[in-house]
Parts: sequence; C-alpha cells; structure tokens
Amino acid sequence: VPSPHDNSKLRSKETKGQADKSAGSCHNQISLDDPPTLAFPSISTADFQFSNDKAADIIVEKVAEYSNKLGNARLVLVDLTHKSKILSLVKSKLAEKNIDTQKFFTHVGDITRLHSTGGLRCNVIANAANWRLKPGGGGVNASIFDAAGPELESATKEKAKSLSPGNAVVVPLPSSSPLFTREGVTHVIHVLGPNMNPQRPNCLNNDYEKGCKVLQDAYASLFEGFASIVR
Ligand code: AR6
Repeated sequence: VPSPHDNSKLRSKETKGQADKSAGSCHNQISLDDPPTLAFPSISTADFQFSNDKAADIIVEKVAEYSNKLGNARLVLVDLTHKSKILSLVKSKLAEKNIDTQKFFTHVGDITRLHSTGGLRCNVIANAANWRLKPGGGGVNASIFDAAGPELESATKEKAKSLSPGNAVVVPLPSSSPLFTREGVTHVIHVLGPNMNPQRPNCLNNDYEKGCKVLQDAYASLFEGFASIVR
C-alpha cells in the first residue's frame, strides 16, 4: 500500500493523462499544466556519511519552511530504492508536520530518468555535488553529469568554478542536453553539503553542530535557487 507521501503511482497516472492529451506534440517537454517541480536527492547522506536521522529532521524542517513560499511549485525527495533509509525516515517524520502532500512527496527512481521511466515531470533537479563541480566521483553526481552530457560541464563552468559547503549554484541546461530533450529538465542546481567522510575534502570529523548548520544552509540555498527559477 503506497503511503500518502509516496505519490508515484498517482503521479504516473496523472502525467500519463497529460501526455496523452498532448499526443502529437512533443510530449516529453514540460507542459503549461505541469507545476514547476524540483526533484532532489538527499544531500550528504551517502558518500559524505552524514547521519540519515539528522538529515531527515533537516529535510522536513526546511521543506516545511519553504513549501508554502513556493506557490503551486512542488518539491520531491528522490532515492533509488524502496529500501531507502532516508525516504522512510522522512516519511515518518512528515507525519508530525502539516505539509500538503501535493507540494511535497517522495519518489523512488533514478533522478536522471524521472520522466522517461518514472512518469514524473520535473523541470529542475538538484545534484549532490563535489566542491570542484566536476563530473564523476560516483553517486548522484556521476549519474547526472553522465546523463546530461558535456553540455552540463560547460554550462556549470560558466556559472562557478567551485562551491563551498552549504551553498548551491543554479545552472541553466542547454536545450541540446539529453536531460533537457528526454526528461524536460531545464535547470540543474548543484548543492554542496557537509562532509563526514575522512576520505573526502573538508571533513567535519563528526562535528554535528557545524554539520547540521551547513546542511540547513545547503537546503535553504537549494530552495532559494529553485524559487529564483520559479519566480
Ligand atoms: N537517482 C536518485 N538518487 C540517487 C542517484 C540517482 N541516480 N544516485 C545516488 N542517489 P551521494 P553525497 C542518492 O553519495 O553523500 C559524489 O561522488 C543516494 O542513494 O551521491 O552528498 C560527489 O562527487 C543518496 O541518497 O552524495 C561528492 O564528492 C543521495 O543520492 C559526494 O559524492 C546522495 O548520495 C557527495 O556525497
């Protein structure tokens, strides 16, 4: 039984209807009927080894703060599997908050194939980036740069050379990028979260006082960046 906060089934049906309506036109583009949507992965909780429990608190807190400021725009937390710890933690913590399930929900799938295989239209996706804003390195960063092609690397370079923890940068995606043509993604927002992995730069050595502050800043910066696109 899908939880009230996992609307993927509902969305597939709904978006299929919209795709059918627009048959004959380019159905993989965002239509005027689709609310602006930001899909984002959980920042810092895999390679950067940040506590899933603390990250879930911060996601719920920041979503509660921003979802009402964003008009009809939607926020969608994405992870690859139904076994995702972060998705179940967020769903259980959401129960205590009064957040509109149309404006925030979770989705299981690959963030680079949300429309083509997930039936979910998202015009903006976030990336859990590295400080150099470089392709590769595994995780969602490698997948997004691979799927977007060289267009994302050059568009990113035009916007910023590096990122410090707690910050985000909005990158408009050239219309020649496969992520744009296949998935309808017009912007990628790179976000750099706090790092607790001693093998990676800027390790915070389990200083969660600092780490939580940096993760709050990272989500605030991400949602502000999305708001600047929606406006
Ligand atoms: N679609 C949706 N979610 C995904 C995908 C995908 N294709 N791939 C991974 N995730 P991570 P971090 C989820 O490690 O912890 C990189 O190498 C994953 O299950 O990508 O912020 C960068 O270059 C997890 O929930 O990001 C940085 O150096 C979430 O995305 C470093 O890792 C984030 O996992 C950043 O580490």
